[in-house]
Amino acid sequence: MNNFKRTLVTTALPYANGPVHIGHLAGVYVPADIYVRYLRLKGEDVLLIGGSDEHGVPITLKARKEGVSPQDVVDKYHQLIKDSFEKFGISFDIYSRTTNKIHHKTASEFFKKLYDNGAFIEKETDQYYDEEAGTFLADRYITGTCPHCNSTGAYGDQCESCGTSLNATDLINPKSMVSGSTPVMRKTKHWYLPLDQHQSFLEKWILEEHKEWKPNVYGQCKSWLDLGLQPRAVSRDLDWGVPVPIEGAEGKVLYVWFDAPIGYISATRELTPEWEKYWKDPETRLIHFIGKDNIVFHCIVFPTMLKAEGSFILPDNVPANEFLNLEGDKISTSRNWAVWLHEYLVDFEDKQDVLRYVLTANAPETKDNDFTWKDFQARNNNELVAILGNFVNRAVVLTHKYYEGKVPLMGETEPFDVQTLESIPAIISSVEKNLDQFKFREALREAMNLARLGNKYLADTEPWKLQKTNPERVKTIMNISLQITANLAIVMEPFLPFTAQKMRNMLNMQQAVWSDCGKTELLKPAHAINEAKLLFEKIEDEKIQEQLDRLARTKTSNEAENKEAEPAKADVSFDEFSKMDMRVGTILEAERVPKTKKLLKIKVDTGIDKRTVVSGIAEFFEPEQLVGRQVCILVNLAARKIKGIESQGMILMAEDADGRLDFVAPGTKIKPGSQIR
Ligand code: B3M
Ligand code: ZN
Repeated sequence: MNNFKRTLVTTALPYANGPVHIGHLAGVYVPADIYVRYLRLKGEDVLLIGGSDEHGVPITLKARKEGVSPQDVVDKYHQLIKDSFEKFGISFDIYSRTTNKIHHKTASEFFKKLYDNGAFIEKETDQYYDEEAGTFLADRYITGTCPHCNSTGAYGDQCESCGTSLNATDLINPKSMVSGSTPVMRKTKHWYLPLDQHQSFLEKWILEEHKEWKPNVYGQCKSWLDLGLQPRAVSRDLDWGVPVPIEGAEGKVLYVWFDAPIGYISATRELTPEWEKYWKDPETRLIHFIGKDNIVFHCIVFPTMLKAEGSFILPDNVPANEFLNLEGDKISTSRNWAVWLHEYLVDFEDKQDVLRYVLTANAPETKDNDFTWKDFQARNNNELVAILGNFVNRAVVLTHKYYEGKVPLMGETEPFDVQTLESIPAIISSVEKNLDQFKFREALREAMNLARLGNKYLADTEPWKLQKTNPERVKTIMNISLQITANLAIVMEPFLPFTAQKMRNMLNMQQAVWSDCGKTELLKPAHAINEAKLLFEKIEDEKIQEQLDRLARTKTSNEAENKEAEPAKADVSFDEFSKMDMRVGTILEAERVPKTKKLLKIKVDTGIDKRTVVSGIAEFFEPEQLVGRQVCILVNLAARKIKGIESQGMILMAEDADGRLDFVAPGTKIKPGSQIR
C-alpha cells in the first residue's frame, strides 16, 4: 500500500430530502473523517470529497407533497446537511451537490462517452403510464395492494409492510400517485448497462484481487456475483435529474444511481484543476466510505461504469459499515426515529466530540449496533470525563502547582517510570495498525489506552504524596505525564479534533504531526504550558431522560398514527338516541379536586341551571384556561358521587388513540341550553 502517491476518499452522498442523523455519522462520515485526518497528520496527499445527492424520485415526491419545487427541497436540506457536517468537524475538502452545473456537465459527458463506446444496450419495455398526468411512472410513483401480504399502500418497488421488493407490475389494483388514476401500460425505451457482460472481470477483480476487503463487503459482492448479474437500466422517464444527452431521449433523465457516484468526480473537478490526477493516475488510491445498503453500487455498478469509460482508476477499498440502530429499533426518517444532528447540536452544545467518541467506540463495523442514551451517558462520564479528561487535567494542574507551569527536567527515575514511558510507542503503533485497516473502533480503544496508562500512572505513583519527601522523583513523574498528554494531543486529533485542539492549546503545542507520536520528549524541559481547562463535563440523568422522553413521545404518536379507528358499536334506535338530553353549556368555574391527578370540579351554566360536573381532564387543561369555554354536556345522566362530590351530568370529550382529550364544542358562540341533536 505504500506504492501510492495520494489518496482520494469519498463519502456517500446523502439524499437531500431530509436532515442527517447519527446513523449517517457513525456509518460513513466519522470514520472517513478519522481516516483523512490521520493521513493528513502523516503529511500524505489526501482529499475528502462529499456532497448532496439531489436527484431521484423521493425528492420529487417530497416536493409534490409539500407543494414546492424539487429545487426548493434540495436547497433547504443541502444547507442543513452541510451545516451539520461542518459543525461536527467532518473535514471535507469540498462538500458539493449534484444539481451543480459542473455535475450535470460531467455526468452528461460520462454517459455520452459510454454511449459512444457502445457500452449500453437499448431496450424497449412496457412501463406504467399516467394518462391523466401525461407522464411515465417510476415504480415509486405507483401504489397498490401487495401480492404477498395483501396490505394496501405498497409501493411499486417495495412493500413497506412485509419488506418484499416488488415490480410495479406485481401490484394488485395499481394507482398512480401523481393523479390517483389507474395507470396503463405503454412502451418506453431505456439504456441499460449490461453488467452480465462484465461478470467475469468483476469476479476476478473482487473475489481474487480484493480478498482483503472487509468480510461484510466481500461477502455481499460474492452473493451478487453468485446470483449472476443482470443488465441495469441507467435512465428513467422523469423530469428531475440530468437529461439523457442523446437525440430522441426527450423527457428522460439519467437514473439517480448512475449520476450520483459521478458526483464524486464532479466535486473533485469543482475543487481542483488537477482533478484528473486523483481519478486517473494509477498511483492514486481511491477509497469509498459508505453504508451497507450502497455496497452493490460502489463495488459492482460504479466500477463497471468507470472501467467501461476507460480512463479511470477503480476503488482500492470500500470499507462499508453495517447499520446503527437507536434504542433497539431501526433508525427511520419517516417514523422520526432518529437522533438528528442539527437537534443534537442544540441539546448538547459544544459536545460534538462526545458524540464522535460514542459513535466510534460503538461503530457498526462488523455488525449492526445499537445506540442508547444510557451508553452515551456512561461513555461520557466513565471514559471521557473519568479517564481522558481527569488525567489531562491532573497533569496540567499539578505542573502549575509544582513548577509554575513549566515542564520539569526528569529527575530521579525508577523502573516503573521507564516501563511506563516505554509503553507509549507500542500503543501508538497499535493505533496506526488499526487505522490502516479501517478498524476505527479498535484504534480509538488503543488511543484511550494511552489515557488509561497515564491515569493509572498518576494513581499508582501518587506524586502529591511524594512532593515533600522526594521532589526529584515527582519531576520525573510529571515530565512523563506531560509527555503522555502531548502524545494524546496528537493521537486524539483524528477522533476528537475539538478536544485535541484544546489540549494542544493547553500544552502550548504548535501543531500536530503524526511522526511525533510515540516520542517521549515531545515537550522540552522548561517549556511553558497554559492554564488547565476542563475538556469534558459530566452528563446528568435529567439530560438523558429528556432524550428518552422525546423518543417515548415519538413512539406513542407513531403507534397512535398506526392504530385503526375502533369499530362502530351496535345500532341504537332513534328513540333510544333521543332519550339523551345534550345541551350547550358555558364553564363558569373550574378547580382541581384535591389529592387527585386527573379530576377537575367544573361549574357549568347549562341554560337550565348552574351545576357541578366532575371531569377527568386535569392532565390536559389548567383550570384557569377553562372559564368561559363552551362545551357540550349530557344533562340527564343520573348524578353520581366522585371523590365525595356529586357530579351532575357529563361533559363530552373527544379522545384520540394516544388518550389525549379535547372538548367537543360549537364552532361559534351558542346560547347555553341550546339542544344538541
Ligand atoms: N444517496 C443513497 C443513500 O443515501 C445515495 C448514496 C449515493 S452515493 C453515490 O443511502
Ligand atoms: Zn407486503
